[in-house]
Amino acid sequence: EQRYDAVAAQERWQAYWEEHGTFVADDGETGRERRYVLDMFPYPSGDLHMGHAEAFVMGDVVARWFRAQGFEVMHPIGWDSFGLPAENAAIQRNAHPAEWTYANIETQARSFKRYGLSLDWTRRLHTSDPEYYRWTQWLFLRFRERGLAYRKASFVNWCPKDQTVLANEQVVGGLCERCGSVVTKRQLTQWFFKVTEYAQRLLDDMAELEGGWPERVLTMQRNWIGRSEGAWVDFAVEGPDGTARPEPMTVFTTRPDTLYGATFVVVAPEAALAAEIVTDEQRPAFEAYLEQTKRATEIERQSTERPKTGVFLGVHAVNPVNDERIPVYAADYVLAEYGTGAVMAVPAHDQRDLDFARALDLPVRVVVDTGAEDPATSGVAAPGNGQYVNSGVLDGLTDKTAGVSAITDQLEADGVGRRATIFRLRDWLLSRQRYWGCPIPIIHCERCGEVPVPDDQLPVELPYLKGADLAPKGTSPLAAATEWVNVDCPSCGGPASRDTDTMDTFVDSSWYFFRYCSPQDTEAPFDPDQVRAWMPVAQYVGGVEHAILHLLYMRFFTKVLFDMGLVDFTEPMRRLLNQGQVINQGKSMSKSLGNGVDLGAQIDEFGVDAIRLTVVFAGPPEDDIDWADVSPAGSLKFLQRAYRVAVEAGAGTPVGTNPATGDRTLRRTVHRYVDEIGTLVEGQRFNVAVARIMEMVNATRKAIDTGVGATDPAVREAAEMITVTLSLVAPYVAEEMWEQLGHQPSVADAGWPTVDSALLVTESVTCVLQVQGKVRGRLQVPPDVDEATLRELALADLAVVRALDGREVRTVIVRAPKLVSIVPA
Ligand code: ANZ
Ligand code: ZN
Repeated sequence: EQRYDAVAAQERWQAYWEEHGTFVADDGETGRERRYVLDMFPYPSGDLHMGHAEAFVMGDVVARWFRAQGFEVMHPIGWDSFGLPAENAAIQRNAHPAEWTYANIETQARSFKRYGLSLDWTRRLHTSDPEYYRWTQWLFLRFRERGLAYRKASFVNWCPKDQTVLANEQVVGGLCERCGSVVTKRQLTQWFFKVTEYAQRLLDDMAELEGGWPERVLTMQRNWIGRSEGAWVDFAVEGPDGTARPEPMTVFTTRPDTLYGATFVVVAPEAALAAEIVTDEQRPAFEAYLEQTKRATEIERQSTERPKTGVFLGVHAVNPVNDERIPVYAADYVLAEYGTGAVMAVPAHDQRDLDFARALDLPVRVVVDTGAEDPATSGVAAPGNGQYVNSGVLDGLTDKTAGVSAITDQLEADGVGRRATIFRLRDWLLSRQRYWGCPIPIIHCERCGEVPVPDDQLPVELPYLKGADLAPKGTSPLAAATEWVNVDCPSCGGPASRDTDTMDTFVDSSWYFFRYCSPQDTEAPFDPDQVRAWMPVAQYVGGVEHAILHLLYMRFFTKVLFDMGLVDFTEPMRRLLNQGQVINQGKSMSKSLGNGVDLGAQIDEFGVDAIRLTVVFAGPPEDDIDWADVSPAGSLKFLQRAYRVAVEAGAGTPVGTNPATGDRTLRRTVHRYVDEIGTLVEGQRFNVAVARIMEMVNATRKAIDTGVGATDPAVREAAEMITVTLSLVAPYVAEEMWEQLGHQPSVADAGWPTVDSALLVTESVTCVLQVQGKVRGRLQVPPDVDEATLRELALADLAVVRALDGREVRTVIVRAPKLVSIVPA
């Protein structure tokens, strides 16, 4: 009995594909329509793991499917190779981050090749290569020219012991993730991208993504952008002696209709306004409170669980609709960076304001009668609709929308307020005080200020630093490379210094998909003609953990490039698939739980095809796979079964045998499955498609073993269909099967089987019913109806029942599907 040898097949076909450029995308005029399939490129941390195995096989099924459909497919690969882990590893080993990075890339590349992915290796890129980051810098400069990259002072998380800036993820419960020190805030001047300028377009263009992107990703992006409609309202500020500050303070509110219920005003402690308006008498208390605030995270500050705290600033605000003087507080539940950093507090109708009012014993005034219990006693604010009371022009109205509109009209007429739409989205802080990233191509000159590095001097390459040089010292490690830092100003020739920050790696990954279209381009980041030919990406695949940052930033980049006239679309990814995770025994794999599953070991044991098949067959691609519930051994067994069918069919008939004369029942079965598999793959129901391939193998096996035989032309046809459909998931065994069937390689070039629509219609044949030798009736039955069913049908037939006229039946002769002959007693 012949078995397929997984290891031998893997080595053989991997070499074949590479040698023949089977998966190299042709960007010339092929006459074929193009499809671009993209997996989120990997970060080079160690070897591939089960998560990669799942993500990349899904993309590969789609790429192979498009290819079989006759499209010219581009399915590229590269590495997101800048980043902190490389730097930390370099510090630990006293090495250069590039050593760790490129060694890991080689390991991963070998594993990707072994994993049988239909990747185009000629387009490979690494974001840490100067040939790549030259263009990241070039794009940065173009963004800056458009006013979309700018510097401003901003607060960052700061670890006083490690003397370093921490990303939000590195702050755990207010403490430094590494040393446990209390993290504070520090002000640094840093680079930002003006994403906020694109907030509305980022929202509007989501209409194009409906249906193509998972709904939950769209929802997360919508919430992240966080559009709010409301009004600015101006309050005059009065000191203790009644003198008014020349400038009013402005608050943002979504409920200007509750203005008559405002009983105090709250300012964020670190908003510039707070320090400006606080009286001398209150300043010490305020400053102590400010220090305390800097230690809380934004999440803590917005938590509704947390007891409310704050300090009186010694001044009063004057409500513009009724001239009421209300006290002004600083409290950390108000954020400095949203709206104006100041709110009018309406405790009766806003829960956070109510909690604060109750904590500090401030008045609660109901101005919308919602029928709810008095918030002052219940402790529950009443945000709903109701009858306005004590509210001037609003009295008598009952609808929120009407109320908001009426009061805003009045505020606008009186010049003390305006309609406003604001966004929660913040500008993108892209500066990192780190070494292993893309240098910011700016030179600071005392005389000229910020001077961009001229395009013809790009890339600004990283100076060579390693080991302890990279350890955090409170500034970017690049600052220590004085020879690199100190340069002549490109503008005036005077002494100047390079910017020592590097870019957030999300900048690198915001445009890599354009680069794949012309990866060796030395004239531009990408060739607009190639981008027009390949993009938008037909299918993007990657984890849902990127639902916000990466997937929002790359949309932002694309819109800017559109505005620059470099691309002619505004949404780069037509379809998005978020694959699930691979877990084990119901839990995420982790070292501490000891439930890790090693991809390499699984492949060694069962072979690549069996692992790929197991992953795809486990469930819908977006669901998690519990490795404890799947059977790679079962997958391997199935592949052997499929392989034997191909071997027998190949021995039974020669290539090119006309299937028309083959067994019709088998033909009808497999044509129906192939047709369905196409629809299933289109609909990303890959696991069900695999189930259908399995049914095809079963039906063909049965046909060979029970009468039809391996020499029937239908068996060859079925085996060929099995091979091509299986090649999407299990490419190595499929190549072997294709060869066993007598074909020239590669099955990747075989095209999709043509489904004969005539075989899809359900046919019927006429069955004659005889009683005592006389024709008494006729039945329409399927041609493959079995004897028992036909017998039942005949005996239940009305004409037969009448002809029997109550007599017992002695014999029933069934000749399926044409004749049933009944003999009464
Ligand atoms: C008065 C009011 C009365 C409010 C009421 C709400 C309900 P969204 O929908 O998220 O945009 N707010 C404004 N700026 C703030 C800041 N910097 N930090 C914390 N809270 C702030 O929320 C808008 C509402 O959040 C605003 O409307 C304001 O409170 C508060 F019955 O104004 B509201
Ligand atoms: Zn200068």
